[in-house]
Amino acid sequence: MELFSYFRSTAAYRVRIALNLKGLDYQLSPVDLASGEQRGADYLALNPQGLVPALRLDDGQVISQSTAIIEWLEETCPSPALLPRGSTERALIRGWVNTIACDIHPLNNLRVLNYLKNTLALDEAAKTTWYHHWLQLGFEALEQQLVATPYCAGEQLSLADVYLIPQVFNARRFHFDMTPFPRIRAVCEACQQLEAFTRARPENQPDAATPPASG
Ligand SMILES: N[C@@H](CCC(=O)N[C@@H](CS)C(=O)NCC(=O)O)C(=O)O
Repeated sequence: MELFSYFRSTAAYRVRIALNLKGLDYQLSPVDLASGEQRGADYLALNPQGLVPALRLDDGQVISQSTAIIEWLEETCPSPALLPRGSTERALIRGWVNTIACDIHPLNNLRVLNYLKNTLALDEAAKTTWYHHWLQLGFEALEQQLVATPYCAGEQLSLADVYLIPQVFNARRFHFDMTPFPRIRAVCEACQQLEAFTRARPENQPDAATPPASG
């Protein structure tokens, strides 16, 4: 398998964690978002949406969208399970996942921030206020919902942890104050003890030396 990734991409970071937790080997192919490689013809031929991540399977098929990739991993490599057995428990975790994947992350994507800056002429401070606003709303809700003993859903790691840790990384990068979120911080500390999470960290990626871009 080949993962098209960018070291600071929150969505690619999720997939790296999931691949590591499942113990799967993959080749990592960096796509340089800072220089716009995601909009080049070669990458658009793989993923017409021009976003990372994308996962090229051994048979050549390419899956786009981190949630589609992670669900595919969960279905094809069910152990260790990242969702519990019960339908209600699964739905609770998917709800937390969607808070991050649907209601926080899309609003801080590079192309969205670039639109705010280049088309709507917002300055850096206004852009940061925008991002912090959506983070605040999402994290406030999660802080009330997460079990955090020690992981999002309790003792068993789940997809919620896979999605939360990259979003917190990104929040900290944009100087968002995490002090009011002790449960979220506790989950992060617990996950960072695990090799699957540390190996997936942005600074541990081969493309970590390239100039920064958001994501
Ligand atoms: N919903 C998509 C979001 C993917 C996405 O937004 N990727 C960002 C990096 S985190 C990206 O490739 N941005 C490039 C751009 O905005 O030009 C997913 O979960 O895979």
